Amino acid sequence: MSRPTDSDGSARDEQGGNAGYGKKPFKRSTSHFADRITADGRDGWPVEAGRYRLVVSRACPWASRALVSRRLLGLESAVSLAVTDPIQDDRSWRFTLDPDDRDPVLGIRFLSEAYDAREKDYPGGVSVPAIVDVPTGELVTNDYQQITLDFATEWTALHRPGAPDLYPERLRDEMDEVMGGIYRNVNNGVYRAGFASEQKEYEAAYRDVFRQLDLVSERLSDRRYLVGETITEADIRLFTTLVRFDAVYHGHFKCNRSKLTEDPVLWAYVRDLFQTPGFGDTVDFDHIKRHYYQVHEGINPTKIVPLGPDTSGWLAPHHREELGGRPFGDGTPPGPVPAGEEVPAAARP
Ligand SMILES: N[C@@H](CCC(=O)N[C@@H](CS)C(=O)NCC(=O)O)C(=O)O
Repeated sequence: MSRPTDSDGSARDEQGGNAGYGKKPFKRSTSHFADRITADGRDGWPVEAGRYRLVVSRACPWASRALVSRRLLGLESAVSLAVTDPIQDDRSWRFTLDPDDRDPVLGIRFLSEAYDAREKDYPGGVSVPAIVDVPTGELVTNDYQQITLDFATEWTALHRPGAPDLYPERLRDEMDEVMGGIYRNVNNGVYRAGFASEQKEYEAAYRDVFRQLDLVSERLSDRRYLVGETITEADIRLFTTLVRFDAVYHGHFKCNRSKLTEDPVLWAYVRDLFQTPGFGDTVDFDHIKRHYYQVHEGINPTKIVPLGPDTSGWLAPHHREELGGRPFGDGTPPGPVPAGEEVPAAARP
């Protein structure tokens, strides 16, 4: 069955791709499956090691939040990982990077099969991140806003020793406020600019993006992390947009007032995170560029993928440690990337 990826429904809202750019402004779809995996299992999905599989595209900023938080919290052995091909076809996300084009654990070729196992003939768009129940093959949740918060607060029994508290209770009000502005104007703002179908809509989004980035840059000029003294969920959410900024949002999405590398504060901040174990080791610049430039045909009909930007600067010293702050507080950084999950050298700086 053909999925409504680029031609209609919620996925069109996300992709803009071949949609023909109707006059409706870009609107992000809301998550359809919002069950939660919790310590007490109140939605029927209890936290359990080895039971669930996280399905991501390394191209996707929303899925990348889950990739980073799983690494920082040391949930890799508790929640296994499936990585999709960065290019969807008309059946959406597919497991063509795996032998026989099939996810070796779920035994399926398309993520849509897990959606259909949960709700037969599910008519909506298929999105990542998704968490699938391995024993039944059913999708549990694709609620990208909640997945990482639950990793941080519900999966604590399975966190590694030394895992950071990514959503500390005493900082939640401040974090929610900071993350709200960043979501509206940065995480989603770049999409509003990129998928705008009218000049005015694009210009408003462009202004929102840079107004918020200027505020964030000011905030980060004398503090190492967004909220508190340590890395939190707020940093993860900003990171996943910033790390894509020069590679895809600046050109492809026309957010081109300035590059990230031209803002000394934000460029140093994002390099600091990139060089922190658990962040940069999840990033695949090849998947990112191929996905955006080849899938959104409406924006880039030739599907040519740019060779730049030069990524060698990502590993340059950032000097942010001079601002103080302790990345993991009283905890420790995560260990090495598990075997089989490494990003290929060609896709790294
Ligand atoms: N719109 C998604 C949020 C996550 C998202 O937008 N993921 C994108 C990839 S970055 C996706 O899978 N879009 C559907 C598609 O590409 O077919 C949701 O409602 O949960």
